Amino acid sequence: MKVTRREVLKTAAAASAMAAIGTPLAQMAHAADNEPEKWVKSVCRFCGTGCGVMVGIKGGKVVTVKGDPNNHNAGFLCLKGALMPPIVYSKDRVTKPYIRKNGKLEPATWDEAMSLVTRKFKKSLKEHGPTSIAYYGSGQALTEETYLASKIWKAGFGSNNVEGNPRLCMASAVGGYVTTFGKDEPCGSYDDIDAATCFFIIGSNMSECHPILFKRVAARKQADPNVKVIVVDPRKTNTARIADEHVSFKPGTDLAILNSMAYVMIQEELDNQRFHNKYVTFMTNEKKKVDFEAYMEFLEDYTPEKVEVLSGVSADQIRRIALMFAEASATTSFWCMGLNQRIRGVWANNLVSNLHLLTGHIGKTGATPFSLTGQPNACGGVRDTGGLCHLLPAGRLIKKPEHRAKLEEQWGLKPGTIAPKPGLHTIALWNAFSEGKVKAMFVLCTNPAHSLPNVNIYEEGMKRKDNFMVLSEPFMDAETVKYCDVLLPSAFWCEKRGTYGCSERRYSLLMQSVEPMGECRPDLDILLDFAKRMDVDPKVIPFNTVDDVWNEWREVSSVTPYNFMGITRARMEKASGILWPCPTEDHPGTKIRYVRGQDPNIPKDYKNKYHFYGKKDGRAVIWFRPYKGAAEEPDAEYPMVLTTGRVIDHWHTGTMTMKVPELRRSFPKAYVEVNVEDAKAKGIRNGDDVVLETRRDTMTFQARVSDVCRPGLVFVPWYDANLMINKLTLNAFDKGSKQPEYKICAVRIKKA
Ligand SMILES: Nc1nc2c(c(=O)[nH]1)N[C@H]1C(S)=C(S)[C@@H](COP(=O)(O)OP(=O)(O)OC[C@H]3O[C@@H](n4cnc5c(=O)[nH]c(N)nc54)[C@H](O)[C@@H]3O)O[C@H]1N2
Ligand SMILES: Nc1nc2c(c(=O)[nH]1)N[C@H]1C(S)=C(S)[C@@H](COP(=O)(O)OP(=O)(O)OC[C@H]3O[C@@H](n4cnc5c(=O)[nH]c(N)nc54)[C@H](O)[C@@H]3O)O[C@H]1N2
Ligand code: SF4
Ligand SMILES: [Mo]
Repeated sequence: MKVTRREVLKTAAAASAMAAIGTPLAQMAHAADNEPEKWVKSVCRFCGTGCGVMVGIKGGKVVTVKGDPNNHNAGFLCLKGALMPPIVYSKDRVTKPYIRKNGKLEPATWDEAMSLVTRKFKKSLKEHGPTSIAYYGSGQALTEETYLASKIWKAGFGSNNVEGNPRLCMASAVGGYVTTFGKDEPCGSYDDIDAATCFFIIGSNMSECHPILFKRVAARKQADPNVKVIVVDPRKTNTARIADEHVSFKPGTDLAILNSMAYVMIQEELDNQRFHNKYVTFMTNEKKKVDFEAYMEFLEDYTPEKVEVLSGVSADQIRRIALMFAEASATTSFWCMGLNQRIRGVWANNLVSNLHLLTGHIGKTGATPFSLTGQPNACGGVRDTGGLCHLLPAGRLIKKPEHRAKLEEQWGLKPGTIAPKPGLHTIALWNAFSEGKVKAMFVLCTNPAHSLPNVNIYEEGMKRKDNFMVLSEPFMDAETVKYCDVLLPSAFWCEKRGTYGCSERRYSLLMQSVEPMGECRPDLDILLDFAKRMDVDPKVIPFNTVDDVWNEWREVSSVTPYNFMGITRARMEKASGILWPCPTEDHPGTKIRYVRGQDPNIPKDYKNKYHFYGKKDGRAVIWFRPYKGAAEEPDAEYPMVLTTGRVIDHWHTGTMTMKVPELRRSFPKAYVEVNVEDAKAKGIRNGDDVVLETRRDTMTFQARVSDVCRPGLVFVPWYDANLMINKLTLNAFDKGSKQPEYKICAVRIKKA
């Protein structure tokens, strides 16, 4: 089939739009005027859906991409995924190292740059010890990169200051899964979508943030009109437009709504007694084991009538959605940042899982509590291989002596090498950098000067003269470049090899398609060079290639329920992704966890069908999590709520998607979404400038007046580097997960 670039873009644009309204779309084609010489198997650079792509190469350059028909996305891509090639060849690529001199970044050689980095880190280590240095990484780095960085720090330097943007993203999901099931990560797979008869989507705008998954949900609903969709979101998002029930509520009160649903389910005898008698522990917030009657008592505070007053959702609607969820033959829940980015993020995660455990909607195809991952490798690289300050690879914890000891044995380290105290979590880390307690920071594959909440205060730290920050970054116009002392040119996406693990525990290999530009190097090579220059024992870092790192990770995981042993490189080169656990080379991968016959961690002759082996007694937990409000509730001074989030065509801080003309044109500039009623009351018309003021800062945005936000709520997308809403957001965080509450703060607005 011959198609022009314009036609491709037309298909892609239609695809993007249709994904949002749920019409089946045609498979992406590639442009015939750039007919590739070969196709290389890879994964999309963007969201946690993790679509497989085929990269089209001609004359050593990437000319196009198309969806991988053999991966879960069955050949489909959204617009962002389809338009990646121009990003690779952007004029803003950093192609050589730079050192800041007299406030200006000056070109340098690799040796000069790396020598300076090494000197600074060695000095800090020597004078202030291992807690004075830190690695700040990313759920967009390759698995091997994160595993390596974490090992360099934890095993090589005795420093647990290993953090990254997943703290801003998935930490509450980790906390939720671990407290409920004893192990992190979803128990189902994307196949559940094709069998579910009810979708409970809460705090997720799937149609814009996981478009190809949403397309699958919409296709399911279209194929069977009996399939129900419930969307719980204070905004009437694109996702909500296919909902049978859109539940709009006062932001933050969804904890009460979830408890109220449980109340109704029990009242209506829709709980699955056989299941929860055998497989569930009821546990109070104070970690006391109690019985089902105590749970019923706890729920008395959440009758639909009481929750109606609190949340603004009618008691009738709460009853309707509780019945819809419980009575369906198979309910799948999806959630994302609307729940995670909250000071009660872990609790909110627990409360969704509660509903599944109460009704037994779990461990059957189509029935599962499924947390959507944001970044392409937040599950894979960071959660699985332990790239956070409290984690070790394969779900082990730093605070547990037996976990450290086992890993030290596997890594061949002297006992006691891994420091027993967790490092600083993201907000604490950047505060410590601002206070001069952390002296040297290695930032890789993330743009904290734009993405941290209440960012003004961290900027101060980044500017400190006695601090040192090295940044590995492919694009000159990323905000953090303004502050780094050394800038390293990193190879980008298709210029390197390694793995991404997406939302459904599927690991896919990104094969290198082209040579890195200019002097760019893959982050893995940069980290290996750094370890060597820092004199880390070569027995600790015995790697030459990215595949060496992968093979060590397989070994390390193999004695744990994560088990990647069967996911060999040879296999990955052929397959389009494999779901862990996968203990042997002939194991097909695991679609359903915690079920005998499905999950290889459960012996075939195990007495019961389910086994939540993450918990000592094999039972998952229904937690009593009370409703608690947001960190900063609206008041007389700041009477409205500000929430922030995403749009379909941009990725985060815009360093990549702003380089694609088609994407930039669709969303050139941040704006504020205002409800029609609020606009009327304040004399604001569509397109007017509106001043937003919080206790942190003040900024002006153009108004988009619509019915998307509920009255009293405004929304600003955070992609625009020229209008950084994070100057206004709040850095309060969840006590358990340490994830910040980007989704709620108090604001006042007026017409400019
Ligand atoms: N196009 C695009 N896709 C992306 C990304 C991107 O930058 N662009 N980023 C990826 C990443 S890293 C992530 S983490 C995901 C994020 O994916 P999502 O979480 O789906 O996206 P957000 O827009 O951050 O927030 C989702 C919704 O939370 C709602 N919300 C606000 N307050 C509350 C509340 O109190 N309760 C509930 N229930 N909901 C609330 C908002 O109205 C919003 O619609 O997207 C991934 N996919
Ligand atoms: N207001 C508000 N703020 C938020 C959120 C929100 O909902 N609201 N969401 C939070 C969430 S969920 C997340 S995940 C974070 C994300 O925040 P960030 O990670 O800071 O945002 P990105 O734009 O994804 O930054 C990735 C950076 O890595 C660069 N890069 C791309 N490829 C490579 C590579 O191969 N190597 C290297 N070294 N660099 C590369 C990109 O150019 C970019 O500068 O933001 C958080 N911030
Ligand atoms: S849905 Fe996500 S992974 Fe798939 S093409 Fe779009 S951005 Fe890429
Ligand atoms: Mo994220």
